[in-house]
Amino acid sequence: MKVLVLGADGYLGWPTCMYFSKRGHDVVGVDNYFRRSAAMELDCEPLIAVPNLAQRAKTWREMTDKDIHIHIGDITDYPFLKSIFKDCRPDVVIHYAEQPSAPYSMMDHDKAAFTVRNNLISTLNVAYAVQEVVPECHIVKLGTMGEYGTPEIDIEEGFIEIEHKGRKDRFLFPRQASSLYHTTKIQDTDMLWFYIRTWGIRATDLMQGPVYGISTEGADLNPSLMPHFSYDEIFGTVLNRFVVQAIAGHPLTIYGKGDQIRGYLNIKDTLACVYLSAMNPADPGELRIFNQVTETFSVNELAEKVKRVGDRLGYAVEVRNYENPRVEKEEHYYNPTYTGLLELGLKAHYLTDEVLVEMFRVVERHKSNIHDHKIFRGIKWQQESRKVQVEAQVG
Ligand code: USQ
Repeated sequence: MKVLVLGADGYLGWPTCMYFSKRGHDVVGVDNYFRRSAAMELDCEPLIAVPNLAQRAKTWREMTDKDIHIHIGDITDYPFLKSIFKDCRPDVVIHYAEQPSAPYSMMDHDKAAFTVRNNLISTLNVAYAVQEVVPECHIVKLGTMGEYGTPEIDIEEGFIEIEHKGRKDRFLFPRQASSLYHTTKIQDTDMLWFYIRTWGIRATDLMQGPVYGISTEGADLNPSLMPHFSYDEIFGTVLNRFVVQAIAGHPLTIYGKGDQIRGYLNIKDTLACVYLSAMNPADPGELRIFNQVTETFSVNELAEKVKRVGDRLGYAVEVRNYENPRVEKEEHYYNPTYTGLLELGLKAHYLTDEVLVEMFRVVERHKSNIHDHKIFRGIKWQQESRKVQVEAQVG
């Protein structure tokens, strides 16, 4: 297959390029280095400084004799994206090229506007490029479980049948996000669904939970092929952060009561899920949605696991409840369905102590790169006075 990976420099993008390339597919990667420039601007570089995409593609070639073709540019620039589509004529486009951080989207007006512009225009451009250049191309887009929020009812995989006043219809499952970033993901799902109904193009939308892990296929060949692993408050996901915090001797930063439950998955499973989706495409005119998680945990459960493993490895891990900088429910019902990808053949890597030990061992090797001041800065969703009012309203 010809595979176009948009957002090829990110935590998931580069490992995805290697995963498809290793299996004999022809891979083209595109990125505008947003993550690198944001990390410099906000002083939150990832744990391991990885070389740029051209250099990583060169190393990959030396290690495997396989090519990954790189283009640097911004896919919100439609002529640029369309020229890539014309040149590559992909069978599948994997769209990761979104601003992925909830805290970033809540920092100020400029970052909120950037998130809206980037995430919506990039998705619009992907839909247009597919329709105008390769209408058969399968779009695999990364959605997020955060689109559904934390409703009082079971979460279905994307759609729900509703009976109302004696009549029935099938709708996108109700969504209510708890950050502007997550809200843009709702909006881009809606946009894609509109174009699928209107143009008959096809897509798989993967509603992914927070990802953890640092070891991926390919990265074992050479340290410069490691993923962009973030541990800071803006771009780091919670479990990756906790492992780094344990090693740095920083208290684990549980936000609020810590009973927030989410669906999690190992980065190795992200790659397998995207691959399975690409190999088993949606039908023309279909929006297929999978909930891409393998197990659910509360933040407290993650902290207990990291403390248990960290203590065993000789770190005296401290756990602390911080005032929650976010506006989110801290105690709630959570029961998502996630069977679709298992039915497609996913063999999940669950969060065992061995998996955590492996993460500790890799992060330990880069311990000297951990900077304490990047770990917690308390980016707030809401000004203090307003937060009290909102809490009273949402309960
Ligand atoms: N949390 C803590 N302490 C921390 C960091 C986070 O208690 O130091 C809590 C958060 O309050 C939240 C949960 O852990 O309740 C998950 O937070 P996160 O930062 O790991 O994940 P989130 O902001 O939701 O976003 C991440 C990715 C995003 C993806 C999303 C999937 O950055 O791109 O879409 O996970 S989901 O959460 O299912 O929407």
